[in-house]
Amino acid sequence: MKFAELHAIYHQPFFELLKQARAAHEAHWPSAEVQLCTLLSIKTGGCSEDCSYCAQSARYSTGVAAERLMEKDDVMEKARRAKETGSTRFCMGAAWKGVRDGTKRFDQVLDIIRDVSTLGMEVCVTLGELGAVEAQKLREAGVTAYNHNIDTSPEHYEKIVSTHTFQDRLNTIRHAQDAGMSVCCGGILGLGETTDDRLKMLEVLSEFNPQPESVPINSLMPMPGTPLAGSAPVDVFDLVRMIATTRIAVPRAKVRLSAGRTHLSDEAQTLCFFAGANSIFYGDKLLTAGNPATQQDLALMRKLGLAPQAPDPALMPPSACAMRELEPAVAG
Ligand code: SAM
Ligand code: DTB
Ligand code: SF4
Repeated sequence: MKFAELHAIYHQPFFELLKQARAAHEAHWPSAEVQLCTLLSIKTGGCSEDCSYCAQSARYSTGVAAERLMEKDDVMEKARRAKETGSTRFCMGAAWKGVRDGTKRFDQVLDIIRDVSTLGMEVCVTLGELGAVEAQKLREAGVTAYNHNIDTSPEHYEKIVSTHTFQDRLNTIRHAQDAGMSVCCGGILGLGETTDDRLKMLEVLSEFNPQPESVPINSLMPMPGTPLAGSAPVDVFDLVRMIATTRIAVPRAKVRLSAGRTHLSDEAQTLCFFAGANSIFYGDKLLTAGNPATQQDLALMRKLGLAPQAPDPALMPPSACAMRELEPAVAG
């Protein structure tokens, strides 16, 4: 969808926008389901990149220590726990510029993915830059979705990151799609961008072919020590407008209400769900930052009559299909 159309949609009166978004949501999704995804940072901190929002960049003194890649047994324990608490998607993140075929650490990651993909959850990874070969190997190991955000507009990107380009991000997304992986791609609100920047980001996302399978909408969590530590909070109505416009522009995608939920009231989150958000990160930690407690999320879902979404069979790795349980572990 082109910028001019997105602009017109976004700037409608609030209730008109919500009505249009709700119609798009109901046309493509069960109206009372939310996908629960658990995040795990399998390699934290010490990253070579200078993304100015990120606590894991080695360039800033953020108090996040550089750690080694987690052992497979420890990852498996966390993944089993995520499944027990009701998550249907397990997302593993690594603070790397990227991964390269033939390295020990890439082999270790492939080994971890192979085992996690037997558990019956959708498997998502976010490991930075990929080439065609790496993408193919990740796909074969059982990755169902690759997360790589474009984060903001092409114009604003270079004000936020200098160690790689917007085009580098697009190249990785192309490699993931060419290898047959679904792409999870979204951005962050609150990086000093304008509303037009947000809509230009959405123009790029919605013009992907195929469109992303999921779109995380993060609100900046200002991390102490980063250049963006003092940023102003994102206005809730702007967040809801952005979610609604995303739902309309990318109707088949899961729209994930991502980082920043700790700063949102139950009422604000409810508006986000009404506007088309149908996925959250579930569990009290994101990568390094906090997230609402699981009991708090379950209580809100119960109040709203929302049930956890079952994993999408089309996204399940072949190794897991045979043993997949049809019912998610948590009842609403
Ligand atoms: N290194 C990989 C990369 O850059 O793609 C994967 C990890 S990176 C932490 C994944 C995403 O987390 C970023 O693209 C960004 O959208 C989000 N993120 C990181 N720090 C954040 C923050 N402080 N607030 C909100 N979102 C953040
Ligand atoms: C995404 O879009 N948001 C997640 C996930 N993809 C990897 C990460 C949010 C990170 C929030 C800051 C932190 O925990 O350090
Ligand atoms: Fe590194 Fe990713 Fe953080 Fe950028 S966002 S500093 S690439 S971990």
